[in-house]
Amino acid sequence: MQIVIPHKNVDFDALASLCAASMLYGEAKAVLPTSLNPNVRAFLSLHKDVFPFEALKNIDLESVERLIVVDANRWNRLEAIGALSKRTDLDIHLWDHHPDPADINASFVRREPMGAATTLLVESLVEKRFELSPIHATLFLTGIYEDTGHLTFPSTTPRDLRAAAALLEMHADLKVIQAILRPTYGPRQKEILFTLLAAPKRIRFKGYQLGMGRMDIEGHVPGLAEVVSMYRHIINVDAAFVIFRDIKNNCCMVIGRSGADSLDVGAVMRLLGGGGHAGAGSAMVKSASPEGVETWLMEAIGDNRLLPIQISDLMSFPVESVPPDMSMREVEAVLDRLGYSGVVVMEGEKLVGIISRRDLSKVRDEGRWRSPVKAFMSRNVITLTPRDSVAQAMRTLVKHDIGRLPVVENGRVIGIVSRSDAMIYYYDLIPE
Ligand SMILES: [Mn+2]
Repeated sequence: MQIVIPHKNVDFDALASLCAASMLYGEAKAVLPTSLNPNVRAFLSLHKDVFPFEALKNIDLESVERLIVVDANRWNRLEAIGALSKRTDLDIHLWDHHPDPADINASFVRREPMGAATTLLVESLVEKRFELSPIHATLFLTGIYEDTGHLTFPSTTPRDLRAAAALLEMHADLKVIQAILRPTYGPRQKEILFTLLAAPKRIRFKGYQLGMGRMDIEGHVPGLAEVVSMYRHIINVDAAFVIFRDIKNNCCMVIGRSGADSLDVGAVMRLLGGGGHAGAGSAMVKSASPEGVETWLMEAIGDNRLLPIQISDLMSFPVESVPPDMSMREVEAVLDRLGYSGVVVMEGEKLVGIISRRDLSKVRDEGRWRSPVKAFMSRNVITLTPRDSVAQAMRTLVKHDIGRLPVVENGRVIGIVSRSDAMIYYYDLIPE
């Protein structure tokens, strides 16, 4: 017998992968774990008859000859089939997209960093010219959309979009997908969100704005990830982490959400024994106090291995400057020569102002062109330190609508970050 199995706490990528693999392998039985995400459970209660899934308890594990694992690569992510991990005669096939180190040894491996595991399987189905019903196409596209945040997470690849396009051509229903993926947000979730918002904890740490939260819950509450995501958006921080202490099960569930260009939440959660992607992750910590978990979490966030690119990596230097007595005419010539849109004004080693092309446009008559730059420069110079994060620099540029930020250390200007430096970082361009 052949069986396909996805990770437990089945999400739509896992469910779609399970279904796609059972089509691809023909003979294989699709084994549905008992722990399902709430939206998957709701979907299945409507579509029970369409998908012939088997429960693990109806499978005779002894007679399994081939195990096909989808959307997972570690034994502890699978439901209660530990016995199979000890078999040496078992043929294992693995289809996965997670970056975590694997501990399942398979004879056939299709493991690629992809937005969704479903993409890998859909590619195979398309290649083998399978005809998909609109219901199947809809489920598969739901899987891809959920794991890629509707094709917006940084983990999304061109291949995810190609697979999505193929599924849309096979009449996947976007209206149905929207309804399926609508987050679980009811009175209970609202109460949790409002409790968190009543005392939002914002901290500055390693150049990040972090939102932290702690709360007690009783037993499993669905939709917490969505609540944390809303919390992050509302209090407007780079990343938000909430520790939910489950009093009933004596454990802490840590859920993190981060803006795409800042902290890698998945990497932080892996240090806590959990996992996830750059923008979203979680970890379950058993029998620990929320205080202890928070300390551990801060250590993980502060882990030097996770340090993102800093201002000192991004800034330009040496910094060109003009003296305060230079005439506006000469300043214009300097800007033309350098091809800059602004330059700092220094008196010796001291930063006294900043002048931009925008200020030049205010100069009307010839007399004023002969005036010194100090009459026109802005004296209120907003600066960065080399240890600031790029996210912070971006925020400052946008907030003050300015083109450049000098980087100051011990009173000396050691570099400058311009809007174009920030754009280079934002779009992952290679600086020349
Ligand atoms: Mn997945």
